[in-house]
Amino acid sequence: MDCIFCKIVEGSISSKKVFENEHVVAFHDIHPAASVHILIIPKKHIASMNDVGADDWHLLGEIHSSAQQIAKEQGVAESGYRLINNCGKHSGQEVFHIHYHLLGGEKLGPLNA
Ligand code: DGP
Repeated sequence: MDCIFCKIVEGSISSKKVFENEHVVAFHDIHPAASVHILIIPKKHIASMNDVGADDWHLLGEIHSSAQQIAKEQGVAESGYRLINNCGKHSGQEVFHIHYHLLGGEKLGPLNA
């Protein structure tokens, strides 16, 4: 499958991983938009929020659970952080393998800047 994030999951494209379990992988964004910018993805290929199927909702719980742990490990749990999913054209989604951005480590700008 021609998906960058599937290749990161299988290891054929390298990434700076910070977390991995049975369902989820998290790694540093290649173009960080904040001093902490981690991408959290399911190992299963799901193109976007629009494509989450009835059997897949637990994976979003897994992502949120890993985000809580990653935020602590990255030292941003107390100062605060954002967890953002872009879905579709108007959101600016570029990679069509569902992912959440965990952003923090500094005061973040307006949500719709
Ligand atoms: P989005 O616009 O929500 O689809 O964000 C996609 C993000 O993925 C963007 O911030 C840059 C990041 N990205 C794209 N290709 C790669 C890659 O090969 N490696 C890593 N680590 N990040 C990537």
